Amino acid sequence: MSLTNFVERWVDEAAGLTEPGRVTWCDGSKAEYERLVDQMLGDGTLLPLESPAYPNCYLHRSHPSDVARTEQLTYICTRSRLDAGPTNNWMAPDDARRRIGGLLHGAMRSRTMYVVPYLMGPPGSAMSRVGVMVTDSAYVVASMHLMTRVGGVALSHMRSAEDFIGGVHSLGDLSPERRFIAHFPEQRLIWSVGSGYGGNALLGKKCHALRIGSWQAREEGWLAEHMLILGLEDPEGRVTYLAAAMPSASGKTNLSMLVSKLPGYRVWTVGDDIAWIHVGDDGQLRAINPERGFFGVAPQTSPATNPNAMAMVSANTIFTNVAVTPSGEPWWEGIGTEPPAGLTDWQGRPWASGNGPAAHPNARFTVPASQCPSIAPSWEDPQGVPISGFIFGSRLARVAPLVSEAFDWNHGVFMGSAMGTETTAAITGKVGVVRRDPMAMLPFCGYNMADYFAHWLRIGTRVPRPPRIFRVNWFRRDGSGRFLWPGYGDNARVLKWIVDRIHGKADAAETPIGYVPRSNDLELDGLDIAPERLQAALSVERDEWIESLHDLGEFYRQFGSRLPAAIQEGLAQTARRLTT
Ligand code: OXD
Ligand code: MN
Repeated sequence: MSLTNFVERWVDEAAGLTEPGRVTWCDGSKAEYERLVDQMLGDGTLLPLESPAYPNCYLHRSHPSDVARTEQLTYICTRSRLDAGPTNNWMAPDDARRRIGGLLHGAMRSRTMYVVPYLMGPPGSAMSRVGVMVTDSAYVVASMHLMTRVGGVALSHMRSAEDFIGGVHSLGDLSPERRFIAHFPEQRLIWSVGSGYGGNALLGKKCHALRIGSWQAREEGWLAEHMLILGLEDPEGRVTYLAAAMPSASGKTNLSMLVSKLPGYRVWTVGDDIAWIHVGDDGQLRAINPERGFFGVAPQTSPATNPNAMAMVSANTIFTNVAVTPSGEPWWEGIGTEPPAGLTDWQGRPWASGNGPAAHPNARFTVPASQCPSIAPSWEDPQGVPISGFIFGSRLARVAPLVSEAFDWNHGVFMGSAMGTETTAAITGKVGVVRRDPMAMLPFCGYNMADYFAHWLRIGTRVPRPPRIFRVNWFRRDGSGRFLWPGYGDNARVLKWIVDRIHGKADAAETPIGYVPRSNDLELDGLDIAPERLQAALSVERDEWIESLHDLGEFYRQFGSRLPAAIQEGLAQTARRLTT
């Protein structure tokens, strides 16, 4: 059977389940995108942004109960519960087929089923992978156009007849009671029903590139990570590439597009959310960005915090759940201007101060990556970019210093596995609660996290000179709740220290938790910060660390004997170093 016949048979099965009124195969063309937009403008799914400053930009208002990822409704459906592990919701595949299949059965009656073949990764790359999703949402199709490479290009990258991840998505009735995002890694299948929200519905992103991707990566010997990829160019013109994991809505997009406050340094953007990383033939880790666009958080994005993002979203962008000014421009909290009179909020109501935020805190922009002024010339290199350092970034008011470096690969994997972070509006639930989020993958690892740590440890043995591993925390606060470190463009100072460490050019103090720069190890020229505040940002407080290790021990206990010895040993060694 030909490759396409196999895909066609799979699509027929999906249609047999969902019973659509009609089926449309998508080709990814500009004309197709324009047709979808016209159709959505006609039925109100999209609203035009009338301002001439925002050509081809549109607003989508989602259902008010469908505005963020719903981790509590997200399942890994493996035969063995242990393979999903204690940090994932698990459902037996047969139960999932019954319960969720029941919701998908007939869900597309009198609707159009769009068939979207998509490629994750640059064309021509051996690291790219194929997905085929069906959906009854035109907004999802248009967003897939912006976020992935849709059409024949996808099918031509299949390595064999079964070499694709299948995804069935239906809006269902949008009720949270009938919403499920289910992953069947053993069948390379995703089922999503009841949500149109990006992280739940654009199946190429979290579902394929991370949850199923991480499973596939372990089988095939590579890494699928919740990481941005950037290149830091130094004054000599050398570009050093780093991949950084940070929890959702914690500044990955800003960091990946950073405009440096350090003269002579420049950041190039390769990706802002996901990295697929392979061991190259030369024993060097090489990374691609599997996505083709950015699905970024709008609030707090401004000409001061991310000028590149502001420039890139001024054309060909779909905004979701932002507010709109009377002159037809998008507006959100932290955009850098006062809310104008006559503002319409994210639900289409006239906004007045005291009414809560005008834009939803998880309002988003969806935009082609090529529009980013800092996009790296290498961003679609089929060979990927060489990774010299990993960064794990948490969002913590206390404990973790501005930056630290692991003693070696295994210590770095321990450091990533130990990450705790405050929750944000990117997921439904309470904001600001500290939870363990190893390597920022808690919601995205498609298998047992203990096996994931083991996989990371194994990758280190396959690379003769593994990248250095760092941890950063821009979010440490003083006693009155103010951030200690200015962040944004000044984070280039931290990147410079990291890159200088990699190239053997910067000093540090050895502490129980790793190497930490002293104040004068950082480039401080032009930085306006009181010495004691910088000292506080860099300090390692033994008591706070010892307390945090208790909680970490609890977290690890749930993995039982599956937890790799090197991780347990990392904990024991850190405790020893802190107490001697
Ligand atoms: C995202 C997320 O949308 O992490 O990238 O939630
Ligand atoms: Mn993300």
